[in-house]
Amino acid sequence: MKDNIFASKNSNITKFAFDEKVTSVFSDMIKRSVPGYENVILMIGLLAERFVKDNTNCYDLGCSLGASAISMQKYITAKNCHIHAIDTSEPMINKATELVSIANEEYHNAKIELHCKDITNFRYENASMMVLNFTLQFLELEQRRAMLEKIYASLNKGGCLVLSEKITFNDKETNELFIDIYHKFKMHNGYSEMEVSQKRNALENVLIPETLQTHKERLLDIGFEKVELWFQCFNFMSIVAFK
Ligand code: GEK
Repeated sequence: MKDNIFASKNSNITKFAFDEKVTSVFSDMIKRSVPGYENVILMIGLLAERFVKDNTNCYDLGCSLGASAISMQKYITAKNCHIHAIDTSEPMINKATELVSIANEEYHNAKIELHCKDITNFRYENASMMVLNFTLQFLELEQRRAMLEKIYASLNKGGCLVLSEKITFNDKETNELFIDIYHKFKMHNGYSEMEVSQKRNALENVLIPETLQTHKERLLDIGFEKVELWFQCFNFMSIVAFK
């Protein structure tokens, strides 16, 4: 279904939420709103093929419809693995259930289990790969370090975290330029100027981006051995961090 949630003029824009309405158009919304999204999903699969080990868990944190979990599942060659896909949004988990049951029929090295839970108080263990694909940006700033510490503690040595985020820049000019190009990208994908502006207002104080430097320094400070930027398109990026 096509995303036209912000297509008509609304003088009372409410806070963006992952509700029924957003869930119904989510696939279209994320592909038209996140540069390189499908590429990132594919690469998560290829990283899973390389780094997921036999008899371990993988976690897709803030899984929405389970795209990252399904990509990991498709490429995992390790045996006896378990993928936990977690999201607080009930509509997302309900819709993901249909997609995941089809994937679970098709791929056999790892089963996906969905959880309608908050990622900040989930119990993680014996993890070889964890994914935060555009999810950390929705946590309160004060919760982020503790979340990443929890991830670090749950990863086995040699395991990795994929962290994809919208980012901001300290340099005002660069920041404005990249936001402007990003808005042009959305308009190229069929969103009107009004849709772009209304969505931006709805996301204000809901999606809080940080700088690439903040992300890298925090991960290194927590103890990750190597933190590499592997994807960037203007104000969107993805990092892989190894324990
Ligand atoms: C993808 N990773 O397609 N606990 C659990 N889930 C949460 C929490 C939380 N505390 N906070 C937000 N979410 C997906 C895309 S979307 C990104 C992720 C976007 C969930 C929220 O309900 C939503 O489904 C997801 O994080 C963020 O690869 O829409 O830009």
